Amino acid sequence: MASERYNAKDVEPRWQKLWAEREIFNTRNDDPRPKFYVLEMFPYPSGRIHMGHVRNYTMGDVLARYKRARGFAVLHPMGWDAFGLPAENAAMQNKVHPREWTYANIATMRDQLKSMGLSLDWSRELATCDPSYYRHQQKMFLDFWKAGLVDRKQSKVNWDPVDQTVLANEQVIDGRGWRSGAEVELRDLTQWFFRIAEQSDVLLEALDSLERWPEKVRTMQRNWIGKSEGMLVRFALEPAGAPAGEGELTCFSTRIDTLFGASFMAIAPDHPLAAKLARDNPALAAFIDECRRIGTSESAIETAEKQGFDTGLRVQHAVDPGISLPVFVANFVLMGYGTGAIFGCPAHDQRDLDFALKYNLPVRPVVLPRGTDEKAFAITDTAYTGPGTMIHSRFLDGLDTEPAWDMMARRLESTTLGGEPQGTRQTNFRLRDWGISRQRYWGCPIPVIHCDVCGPVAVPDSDLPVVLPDDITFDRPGNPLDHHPTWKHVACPRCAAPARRETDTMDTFVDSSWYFARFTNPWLTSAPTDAGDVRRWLPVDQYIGGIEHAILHLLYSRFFARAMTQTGHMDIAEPFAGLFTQGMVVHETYRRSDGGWVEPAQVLITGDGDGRRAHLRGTNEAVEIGAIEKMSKSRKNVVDPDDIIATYGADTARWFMLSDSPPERDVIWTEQGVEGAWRFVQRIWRLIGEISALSPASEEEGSEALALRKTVHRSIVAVENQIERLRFNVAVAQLYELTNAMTAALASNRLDTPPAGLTAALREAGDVLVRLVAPMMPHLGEECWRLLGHDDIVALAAWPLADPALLDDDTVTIPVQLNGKKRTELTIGKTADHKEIEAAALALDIIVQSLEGRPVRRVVVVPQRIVNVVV
Ligand code: ANZ
Ligand code: ZN
Repeated sequence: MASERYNAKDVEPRWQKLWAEREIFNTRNDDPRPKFYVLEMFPYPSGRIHMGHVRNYTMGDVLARYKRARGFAVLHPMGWDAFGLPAENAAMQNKVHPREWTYANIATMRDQLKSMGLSLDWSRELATCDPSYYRHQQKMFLDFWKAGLVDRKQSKVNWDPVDQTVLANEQVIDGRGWRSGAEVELRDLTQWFFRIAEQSDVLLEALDSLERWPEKVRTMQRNWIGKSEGMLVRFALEPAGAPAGEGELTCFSTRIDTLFGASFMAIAPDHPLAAKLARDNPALAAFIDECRRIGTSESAIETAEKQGFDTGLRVQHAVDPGISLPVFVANFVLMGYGTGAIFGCPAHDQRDLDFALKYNLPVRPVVLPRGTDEKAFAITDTAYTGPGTMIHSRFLDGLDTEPAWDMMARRLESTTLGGEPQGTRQTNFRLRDWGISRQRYWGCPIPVIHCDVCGPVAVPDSDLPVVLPDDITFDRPGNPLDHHPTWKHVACPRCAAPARRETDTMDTFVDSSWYFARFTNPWLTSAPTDAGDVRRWLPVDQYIGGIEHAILHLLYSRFFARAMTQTGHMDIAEPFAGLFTQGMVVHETYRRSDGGWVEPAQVLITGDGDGRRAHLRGTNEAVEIGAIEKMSKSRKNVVDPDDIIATYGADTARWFMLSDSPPERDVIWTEQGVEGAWRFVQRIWRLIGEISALSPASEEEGSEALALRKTVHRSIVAVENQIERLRFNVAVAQLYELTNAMTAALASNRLDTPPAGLTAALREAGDVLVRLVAPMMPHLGEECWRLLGHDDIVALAAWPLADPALLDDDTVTIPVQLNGKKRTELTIGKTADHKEIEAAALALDIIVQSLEGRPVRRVVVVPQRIVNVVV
């Protein structure tokens, strides 16, 4: 009998130790049961875990524990995305070696994760910065190279002239280096690329098959790949001023229907024609230099003010040689897309309009929005980009934009310039090849040796891995690998002449593009993966992570799966069958009168509603309560998982994370919320304690006992359905209802003449409740399981089976809304009338809590359908 309070602090480490000693979460590759692979995006070892990790890993853990109980062989591994810039920054700022910094952080964070009670297979732990991992990455790089999936070409980088280093886009702030503050220059560097662009169509098409991915993510990927169907249109250059050999200009356009609205041509600052013209035009050369300062990031280019330079050249309109258009060099035209040249149609493209207004170019509308009067239609400062009826466009006039497009296409295909068609259809993709070269130390070395005679040569298999040297310094600008005294000097593997190692390392996105495959057999030394093991475990059945990785990480992993399949390291195209992106953890912000942010831990909140006030703990200084925002160090609105676990226990933190909002939405972390979760832990403990003391007599099952049993068995089905759909908050709500029903039954059972058979029903309910709660609060689950007299481990116990005889349903489950927003569900008899439904809905815990005492204005009931409580 448990009379004392449940003490998570004592209980939790005890169970963690026992799980670890018995290795019960270690998964064997030869486990014959059906497989289920749950994976949460592995963390970067930045120092300490944050609440976002707690939320992410709790969700994955609930699913892993649940699937284990359902009889699956569950693979649930953890590792570290351990290469990257912060380790080098720490090295420069704190004089600590990146390796030491990284492994110290891993040690801290591993302990923190263990204190959360996650059911992870730690025997498969890996760190991407470990040679035992990256040697295989080097091998795959070479295999990809052999298979034609790797390219070496020039590309632009952000160059910091003071620090003498290449900067990542995020290190360029307002056109300046983040450390030196120097103006960043664009430089051409020869770099290594994975040839992902040629897979654009494949990667796009396959998105349709990913039915268990959020539509939002698929849309983001579609947009990133950016398929556009357009035309290459050739314009004749007028001879005046044109450099020798330059007779035409080709542009890529998706809107050839607007060709009669063209009022200028623009080419990229890096366009070969611009370069030729700049040779004897110093003003143009200066302008081109100016453009380079914006850096390489597309967003920087997009937001920069539109700038142009009139070259003095002119072209003839592609359809009517009588129309002559000026040619500008413009900063918003990118060399890497299409042909690096456009025709500008200001009326129907915003960038073109901004540009035209600045340089006084004509704005000629050629598309009239449907239902608009032509006389009343004018473009001022907003371009019209929608469809409509063609005007001022000669043979297109009166047509809709779509048929006009086709007619213009056929026209351009059938007219010629210099004997060739004036226009050809072309599909373009926005997706570029993936440049993986980074001029940094803390990354996976690219296993290549440069020889003056042989060119770039692969490091022979027997010399892998190319290991990072330990003795490096950060006291000089530039890449430490580059100025290491000996590391790069080696003999050419082919001709033995003195040669140089590649000193660039790989983009860290490479590391995270295949770790999920390595987890299937991280012990293998002879190869990156074992064919049988990847076939056994992949695809990942449920991948869970933040929306911030919706594009690049997932796209690169999808590319890698294909490239690994092509080179014999995998045999699956889509690595993640199911994807879930969880919301953020947000918290109120607090500020002192001087504007300084204050941590929640230092704030004391009193009162509620309008009377809610915040003060600094210890003093009486009033603190302003600010907006609820994503937890961030800069706002100081962070709560440390360690503090929460020390105060309330991991189970409480896990429960609160799951309970409060739908998992894809943001969850607001509040003190009251955590306290509520903590009280629920205590309540379950007392409830199970009382039940464990009951000794059931063998007697008939009365109606009340039967009713309880029905509730229990329906809860089993409800909770399992909700967990399968990752709707943890709804599962939690079900468990609250079940607990209420059990508490009420216990009260009846205390009567002088308790209902027949209720004791037995309560014992059964206890056994079920504990198993339903255990995936979410695993320590409490184990402790209660023991209390009920079981001597096995609940983490290994089978999921309870619902008895179909108790389910056949005279009940329905309907959504319950509060002010039109769904809050929970209500299970009630099919014949219940309005009044009964209303009363039952208003008695639901979640509704009572959410009402916070506010009066109910109205309850809308549609029997068997929905309840909406309006306040
Ligand atoms: C004329 C035009 C008229 C255009 C109009 C748009 C609207 P997506 O859909 O992204 O493929 N464009 C082409 N190459 C470019 C480059 N290198 N840098 C900047 N812009 C470029 O966009 C294709 C459109 O983007 C093309 O269609 C071209 O402008 C522009 F009312 O041609 B359009
Ligand atoms: Zn050689």
